[in-house]
Amino acid sequence: MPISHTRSHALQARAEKLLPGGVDSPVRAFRAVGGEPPFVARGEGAYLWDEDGNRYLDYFGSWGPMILGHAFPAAVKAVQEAAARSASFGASTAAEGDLAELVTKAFPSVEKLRFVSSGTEATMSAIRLARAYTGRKVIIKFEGCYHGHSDGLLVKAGSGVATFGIPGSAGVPEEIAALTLALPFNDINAVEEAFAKHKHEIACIIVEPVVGNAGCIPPAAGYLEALREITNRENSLLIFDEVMTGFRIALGGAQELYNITPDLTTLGKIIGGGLPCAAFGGRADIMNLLAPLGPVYQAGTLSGNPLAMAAGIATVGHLVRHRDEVYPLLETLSAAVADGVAAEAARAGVSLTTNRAGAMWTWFFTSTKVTDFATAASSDTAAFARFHRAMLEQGIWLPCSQYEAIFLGTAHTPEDIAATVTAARTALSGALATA
Ligand code: KE4
Repeated sequence: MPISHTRSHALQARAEKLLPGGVDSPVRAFRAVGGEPPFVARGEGAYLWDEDGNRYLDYFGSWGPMILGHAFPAAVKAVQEAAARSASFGASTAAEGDLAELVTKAFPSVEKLRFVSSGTEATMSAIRLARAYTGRKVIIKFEGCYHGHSDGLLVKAGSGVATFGIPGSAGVPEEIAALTLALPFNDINAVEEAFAKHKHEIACIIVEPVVGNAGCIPPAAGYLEALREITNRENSLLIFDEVMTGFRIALGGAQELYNITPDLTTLGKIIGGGLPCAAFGGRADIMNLLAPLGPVYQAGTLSGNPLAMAAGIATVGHLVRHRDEVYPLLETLSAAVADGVAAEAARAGVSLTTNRAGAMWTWFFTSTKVTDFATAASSDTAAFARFHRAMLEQGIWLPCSQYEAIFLGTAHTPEDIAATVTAARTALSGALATA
């Protein structure tokens, strides 16, 4: 039965009068895949329902947080009970320590941490700390990695490798972009070249240890180890941005999976169970530079918010207690759907490269091996858009961009996986097969 979007269409028209593009975050506007986004009315388990009553199997999970499914009962109950005690105090609560204990149990490299309200705040604060600790100004990031929208991180690669960055957004001053080196991911020579060219100037490397924001790109063998060795040798700090990978690809994120100890870690998404919560943390000697102990100022009205703490404790607490069941289940389900759809693409003669790390993956519409942003950009984004639309019309809601990672959670079932592979068989035949 054709899907009606009458109410979503009307809501989109109103939203566009009030919110730029009708959205509060650009990716939600469906500009990369075309068409109008359905307006979500509610979520439960692995499913979303839109305002016209259409049901969708959810493969973006609020861009990562909903690893236990929507309306996870223990989280709902905890937030309801916290709300009844008031939503915010601007004063210390026991819940902050409760969640911090859970986080440091999952991330042994995090000796101390501070909660903030978004991943952007977490990475911005971690970089300020790194600059204060080292007394240096220059930072290294990698092309295709996204660390939130603070000025110094909205930077594109300069003209040559290891040349200073250029603004990646209007409103970012060149002077600020010039303090960021944007290098190709998975290219350790580029990192060596940058340190040789900017000796004693580089405060830190910030990296998504498994890239999720160019689509999913795992590190090459030895790459993260080399970043750790170089930053140790050069007295720079290594910051793992695990906002996406934390609690997802393993309970302890990429640093557990690849056995690397960063100096600082940023976390978000799952840590708050879907409420506004993120954190930055790491070595105590670095974290103790933060006010009120030290000279690095950082603050937030709603940092450690009681409702976010309640949702985080329910979510992270469940993951810690049930890690031995949760992560093998996520691996089994993710492998089944990622490989199942790849097999359907091969049968249909559609070029597809699949990159996966646990319960985050990407089907790149290219025959090229995807190891960095340049190879990710070889994807046929028009083919991805057709695939996305064909899946959405069958009630399968994938992330609305070729350059976003796909996620599933513990509420997805083998029957959901089978339905997804069947829908992909239909979506990949016909128009797509000639792509
Ligand atoms: P937020 O400021 O959006 O909470 O977090 C920024 C951030 C930092 N680091 C990583 C690795 C991230 O993936 C993100 C945010 N991720 C995007 C999706 N890829 C958020 C979705 C959106 O922008 O609407």
